[in-house]
Amino acid sequence: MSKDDIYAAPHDQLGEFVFDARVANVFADMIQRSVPGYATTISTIAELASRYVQPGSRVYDLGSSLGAASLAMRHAITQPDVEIIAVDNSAAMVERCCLNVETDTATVPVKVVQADVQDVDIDNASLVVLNFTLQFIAVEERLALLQKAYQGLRPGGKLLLSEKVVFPDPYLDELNIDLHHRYKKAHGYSDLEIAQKRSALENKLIPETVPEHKARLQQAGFARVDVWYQCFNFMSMIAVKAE
Ligand code: GEK
Repeated sequence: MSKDDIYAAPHDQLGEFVFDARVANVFADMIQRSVPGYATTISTIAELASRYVQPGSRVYDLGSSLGAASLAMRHAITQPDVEIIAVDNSAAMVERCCLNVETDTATVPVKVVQADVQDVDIDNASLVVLNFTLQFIAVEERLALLQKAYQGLRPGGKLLLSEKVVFPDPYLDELNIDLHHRYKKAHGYSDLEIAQKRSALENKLIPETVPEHKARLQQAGFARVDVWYQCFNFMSMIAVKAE
């Protein structure tokens, strides 16, 4: 796995963060050292897929990056006639995701699509995964995407939403940001790397509060919504469409 040192040296001009070849090359290392609980979200996505994916249905991995969630689900699904659709709009991510799917040994079909998640049709789905992707969609467009996912899910279908979040209480917000920075330092990032990455993501990754995410999922139609995991300012929710 290539080590993420993209922000190790001082950058004169910090452009906005982009999912280009440089990021795709170090992404596996970057996300594990930056997102507390990432490995737990991936193993839980596999568990959900093994328990709840319906025979003859589709599973959508929206913002699939290198395909970590798709591959974990692929190994977990034993239900017949299931197809996984992995969608990402970064050419560099899609190229590496295709390689990862080709060299993987599991047999559940995975279709890798280079597209904006806002443009893909969602149909006959029993599980939709948004593992740290909604945060990159413009806030005013998030409801439409969740409504599309809801419409495309079968009755009883599940949606998993993982996000970086902010806290309504500014004191607790600062405290959790600090704990997250300490997590990154403990995983080998310097103060400079943490500060430069933070400013590159500033207008690109827009976090919201847990109550805002919950309310939007309910507004989209989901009957049951709650957090199943949280560590500092990273959380994951499950939303269930009524039977
Ligand atoms: C994982 N889920 O490893 N359309 C399609 N893809 C998009 C869009 C969009 N509008 N916006 C961003 N992306 C993965 C991790 S990473 C999370 C997801 C992170 C893609 C973007 O190219 C990137 O690959 C992914 O969403 C977000 O479980 O980097 O924090």
